[in-house]
Amino acid sequence: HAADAHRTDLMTITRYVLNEQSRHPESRGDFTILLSHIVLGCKFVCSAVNKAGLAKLIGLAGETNIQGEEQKKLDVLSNEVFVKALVSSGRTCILVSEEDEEATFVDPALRGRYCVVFDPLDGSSNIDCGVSIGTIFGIYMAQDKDKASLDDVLQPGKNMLAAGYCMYGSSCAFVLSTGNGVNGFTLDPSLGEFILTHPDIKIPKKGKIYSVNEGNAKNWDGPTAKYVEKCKFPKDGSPSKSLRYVGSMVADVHRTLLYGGIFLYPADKKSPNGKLRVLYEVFPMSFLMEQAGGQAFTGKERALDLVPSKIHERSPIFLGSYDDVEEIKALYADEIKA
Ligand code: P6P
Repeated sequence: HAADAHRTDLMTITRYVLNEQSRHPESRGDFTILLSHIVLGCKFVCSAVNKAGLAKLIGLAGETNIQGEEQKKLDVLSNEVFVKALVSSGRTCILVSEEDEEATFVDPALRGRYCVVFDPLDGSSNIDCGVSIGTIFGIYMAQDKDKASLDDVLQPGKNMLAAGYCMYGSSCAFVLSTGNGVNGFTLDPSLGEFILTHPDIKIPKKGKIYSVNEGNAKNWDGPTAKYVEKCKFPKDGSPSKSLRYVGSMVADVHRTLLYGGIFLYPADKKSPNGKLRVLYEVFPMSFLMEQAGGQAFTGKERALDLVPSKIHERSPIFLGSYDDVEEIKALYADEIKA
């Protein structure tokens, strides 16, 4: 009756986190409450994103809607929903959002122990053509919620308690790690619940796919150029890798996590620190990759060891299958020796 059990023994994300919490008897359920508010935000964004196309058709998005209100851009709307959900959870003290120049310090009366760094709608430029986009988040614990300061979020990614993303695509996939492996949940719209569909995700040790914006090739440094050349014209007679690049980080990382391979956003002459943001793109995705048995490298060091000095700092990133990232690390090591 295994199938039956699966059908009737619904492992929702809330139940999963409660099980996890029992591993930390000291936690007073605060993390579960925090996560439930993040999940609420994702359910809202999933619904809004799926309607966005329709809204456009009936002339709502970007113009005044039927109530004559200025329809907000989805990324602005999503940010407001997440900020309000996180503040009202009563479990946060600092919020860093890709949409807000400054960090949000929660009203002392509503403060909790957690700091959340997030990109409410990463890849939002892809909405109008229906390409998958996503929410990315990471969670730190503040030293002292009443004395919360930016130091609590200018921490290396290895200090994160949890990280995850929600991808709004053909289905709504929520991928989460609380430091004990990676689990994937799929939204069942009829229940309005995220159900465990990908337990204990492990990334293949080596992949057949590389994922990079080849349009930046003229600006790449030596090791990146050499690595991509190797993917296309392998010297050892192995088959070439396939190129898959969506241009939406959550979609490219989700595919890499499930199928294996390597995702690269290197530094280049135009942007010496690459394009992706450390706190709410590089760290959460690197955290997940390591928890799934892969790795993440900045071109200089293990991504999760990086100590950011600004909340919107950028970093180059190479992440994915363990063996694939090893290869690019060797090429950067050779460059240092040369
Ligand atoms: P490019 C989307 O704008 C984003 O921030 C990530 O989601 C994505 O990986 C990257 O930028 C794409 O950048 O320069 O290749 O268009």
